[in-house]
Amino acid sequence: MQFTLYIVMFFFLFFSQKSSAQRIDGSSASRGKARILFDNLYSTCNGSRPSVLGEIATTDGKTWIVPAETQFLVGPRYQNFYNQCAGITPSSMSQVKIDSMPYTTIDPDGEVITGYILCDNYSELYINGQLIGTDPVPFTPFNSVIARFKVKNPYTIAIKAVDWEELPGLGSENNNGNPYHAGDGGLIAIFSDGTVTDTSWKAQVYYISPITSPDSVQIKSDNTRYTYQTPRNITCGDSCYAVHYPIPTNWMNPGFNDADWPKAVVYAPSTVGVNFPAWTNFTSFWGKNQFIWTSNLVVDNLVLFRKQVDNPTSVNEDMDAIPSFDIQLQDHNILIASSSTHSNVQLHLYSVLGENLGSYTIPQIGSNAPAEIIMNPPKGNYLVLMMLESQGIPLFFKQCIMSY
Ligand SMILES: [Ca+2]
Ligand SMILES: [Ca+2]
Ligand SMILES: [Ca+2]
Repeated sequence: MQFTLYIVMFFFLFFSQKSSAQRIDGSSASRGKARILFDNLYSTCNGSRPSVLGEIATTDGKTWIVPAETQFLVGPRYQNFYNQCAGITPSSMSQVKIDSMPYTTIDPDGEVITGYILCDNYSELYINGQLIGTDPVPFTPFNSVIARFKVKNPYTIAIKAVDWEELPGLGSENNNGNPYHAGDGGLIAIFSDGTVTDTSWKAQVYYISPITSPDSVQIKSDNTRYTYQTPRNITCGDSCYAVHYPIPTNWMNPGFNDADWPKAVVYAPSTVGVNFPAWTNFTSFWGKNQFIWTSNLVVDNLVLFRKQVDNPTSVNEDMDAIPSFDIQLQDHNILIASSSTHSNVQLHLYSVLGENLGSYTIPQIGSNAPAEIIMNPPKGNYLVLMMLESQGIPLFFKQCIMSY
């Protein structure tokens, strides 16, 4: 009887030990709050949540920095797109002066690319393994940033994204007096070469918290580290668990093989929750683009993203071959992009009956200078034919419906 009891106790101790040691998928599990290393990495902005940094040990002899080890204290900064802590609060795209912003040269014979990034909460960007920028605001208020770099196609984008936390190790933030509210993440990026966040990106999570048990995390066939847990308020409080995965040292390099990382999962802006001016002042700029993250927007707190950009022919080469045009309608504005340079271009709008609804002169249009025409038509729905011509030679036609 006593022997049986010893056996039972042995298995109990063995397995309870295992639950906080290294696990079968190479992860380590921790329980409870981490030791605080920094109360607040960023204390100079009024009204921001404290960006706590902690350290937690697991019984496999490893220690983990939570929510993430970053280059925040030492790395170069992004340019600000919208950052109220820095007093940079543009109300529209026309107030964002890209041309005066410096860029990092990776390839001297490359093309300058501008990236616009908004991350809930912290991001850092690597291009071909080189750190380009770190987020100036680790936690809140929500800000957006600009990264510029000169690179040759193809190239590799790698982004470390962190959903920050106030209780280190517990993935939670104070919400209406509840300190155990689990916050959520999200990343959206638009690059001037047409690259946007979508399911062609790879995403893998390295820190999951808070969870009721380390066994909440299941590994799917595509290597998704899947946690079936969506409520923001779980009741384990200070006893909640976290799961940590070691980060490959070369994860940001072009040569890193991300074939076994899952595809990024897209989320609508309304799911991420974007009711702040870094988003709302620029809704037509962000357009229909989507946020990306992993399979769980709430408990996945440290996410690595990769995207191989491989445009078969660059815009510049395309331009010499066949000129291409694009006409888009945004609210009362008509945006006209061209891969080649033209001067003295006319835009004519015709009704389905061939009636001229208006003509506009565009002095100059080029690959880096799209033209914008502002209209003020009476209310109604119009089916129109748009024609671009230069000196009587038709360049492009497009039919579309305009509703006002
Ligand atoms: Ca931020
Ligand atoms: Ca979270
Ligand atoms: Ca967050």
